[in-house]
Amino acid sequence: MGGKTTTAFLVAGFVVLFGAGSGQGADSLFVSLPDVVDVEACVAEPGGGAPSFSGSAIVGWSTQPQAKKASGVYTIRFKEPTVVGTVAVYSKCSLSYESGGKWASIAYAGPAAHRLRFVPLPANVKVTALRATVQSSLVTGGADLGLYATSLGFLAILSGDYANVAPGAAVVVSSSSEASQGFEPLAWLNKSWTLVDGFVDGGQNFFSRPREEDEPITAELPEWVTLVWEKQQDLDGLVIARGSSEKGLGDAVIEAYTGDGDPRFALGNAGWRVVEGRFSEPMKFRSMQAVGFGRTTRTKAIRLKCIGGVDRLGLGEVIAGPERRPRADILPEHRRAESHSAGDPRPRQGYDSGP
Ligand SMILES: [Ca+2]
Repeated sequence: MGGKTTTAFLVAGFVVLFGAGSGQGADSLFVSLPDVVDVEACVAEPGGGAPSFSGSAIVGWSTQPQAKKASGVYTIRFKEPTVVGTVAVYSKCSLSYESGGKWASIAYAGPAAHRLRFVPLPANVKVTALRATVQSSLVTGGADLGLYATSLGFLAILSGDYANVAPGAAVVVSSSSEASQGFEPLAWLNKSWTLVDGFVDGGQNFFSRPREEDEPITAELPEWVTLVWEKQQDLDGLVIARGSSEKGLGDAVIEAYTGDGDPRFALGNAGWRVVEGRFSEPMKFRSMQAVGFGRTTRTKAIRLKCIGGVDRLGLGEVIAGPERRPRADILPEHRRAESHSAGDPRPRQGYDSGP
């Protein structure tokens, strides 16, 4: 961890990076919650449970099971009033924030079916606490115990006003495994759209076609997932997530389309440029991995290429975020100083850390 700015990003024009090489917490897109929240003052009711962290995020926080339906209320309190750009959460929860001793609600503007939500807060409001309220559901698995519980799978914050623009993209894939058919099919399985539907099945979502043993995935014979937008997007980073059966992107290369034609039909290397960035270690929720590009990348398409390391590409979701209103003042004082001393004119680089 620490606030080391990735010197390689600043020096090298293009950096090709393989796999998840950076240290825990160096997920470069999210603010490190363990650094900015008052852990002792964070609580989930009913039950009074404390949060657990993975990388920069809170993951797998739950309330105590109850014999009747009762909403779970998760309160995250900051060490000091903090400007929160965007809350990223995996839960159909309602969110509110405390500022100046008053609570206000913030609504998610996207489809209600989304569990993965990027919710921007009003600009320049100093927040002392965040609260997520989750409806309870019957505890499943084994016998019906008649108990209700809630869970907050994932919560992270970003310093800027981020939106996930992936749901607006057309998804093109190099190949896919067979769809699920017959009795009680998994409707989403191996459909390209499942990669941007705001839901990540805990087990399986999307796989590229199985490879023969003598035909492994290589740089010459890669598998890939491409997100294509009608208009140019200003992207600052990506998050990927997957189920327990999926191994992710393996040795990954991220590319942006700079050609003139329709990226849907740009199947070779012409028109594609490698984007700087390094995926973080997987977090303990849907193996989420984040990557910050280090600089804003303007493009109509992003291609996530697997060039080896796994026998099949397997993913559950791709999240792509532009930053519309960069905000520097989220950084704690000590990290802000580090980022300035690194000579980067953009202060938010201070937590864009990695080896
Ligand atoms: Ca999905």
